[in-house]
Amino acid sequence: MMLSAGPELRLLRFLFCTVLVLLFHANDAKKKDLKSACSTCQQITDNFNKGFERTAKQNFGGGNTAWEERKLSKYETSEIRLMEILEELCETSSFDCNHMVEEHEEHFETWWFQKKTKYPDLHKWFCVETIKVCCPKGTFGPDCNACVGGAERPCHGNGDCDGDGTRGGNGKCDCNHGYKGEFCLDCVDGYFGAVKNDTYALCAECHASCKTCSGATNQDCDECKEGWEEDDQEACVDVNECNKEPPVCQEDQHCLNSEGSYSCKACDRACAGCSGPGSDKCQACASGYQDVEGTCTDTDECSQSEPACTKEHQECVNNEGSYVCICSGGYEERDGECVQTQQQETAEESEESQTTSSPHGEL
Ligand SMILES: [Ca+2]
Ligand SMILES: [Ca+2]
Repeated sequence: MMLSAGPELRLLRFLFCTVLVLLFHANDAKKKDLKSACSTCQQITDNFNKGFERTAKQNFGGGNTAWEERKLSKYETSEIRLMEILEELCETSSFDCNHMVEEHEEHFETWWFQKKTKYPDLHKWFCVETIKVCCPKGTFGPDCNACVGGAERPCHGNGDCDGDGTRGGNGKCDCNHGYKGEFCLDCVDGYFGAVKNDTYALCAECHASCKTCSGATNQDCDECKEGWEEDDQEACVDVNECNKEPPVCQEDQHCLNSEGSYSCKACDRACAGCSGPGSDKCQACASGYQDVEGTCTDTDECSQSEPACTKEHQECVNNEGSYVCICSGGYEERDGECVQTQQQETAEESEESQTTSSPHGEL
């Protein structure tokens, strides 16, 4: 019997494992869904309240006949009004919302006709107490336990309680910026406790110069931040990195000090080393430049007594920081020499060569 059941047994075992895995995943997903189920429910009850307001001034529709007037008071509590509100609870595309409304439609009817007066807060009655997807504010999890720091002021007002107001989460605190610790009563580095007792803490930012501090000024630092140093009065002041030896910047840069830092900027191209921006702050002039009344200025190599371009039929063209030697009009470069442009070319070719050899072709 057992042997013949081999394949079926294997199949059964496989199915069993599959179901286990699926259950495990489903359980995991369910935990995450607990928060979103509450927010879906919250959205539904918010929309219910909006619908309630929207329909407040309506009646059964049609003209204002005496009959309608008599019925007006009944519309307020009518099934028609409830249906009109329920229709608008969810976006058509929101599966979770529509599913929740359909699943619990009878609860809305119960509340509308029987509980509304006694339990006017629909969210509390529906989401928290009836379908149990939410918890009262300041509580979390399946049993709506108090958040860390208490339900009154979760995380002592300095953070968010995980799962607050839902059936999910773990009730732990995600502290606001500046706060740390399980209860969000401690200050992170760079902040100090301006006010602190067992249930209340106010952390304020330290002065920009402090790594840690006990007060707001640069004299209250426990430790200076990088880029700052203690002066004679034990206050943290900016380090002027630009006065340091050896220099913090490279030779072709100048240094710019700033509060808590510094930067290195490239020298002007006319400079070989500089003390600031511009060609008048050079320590020496770069090659191709000369000092003219304290400013490094381009040397016009072409107008010097020694000719810069020495080959035959060459002319000199000055440019910023240098110069070039080019062949004069009617000449072209061949193997480093300027040779006469050949005249035996056809009309088209010579036209071409004229356009390519410009601008000095016109000289
Ligand atoms: Ca500095
Ligand atoms: Ca030049």
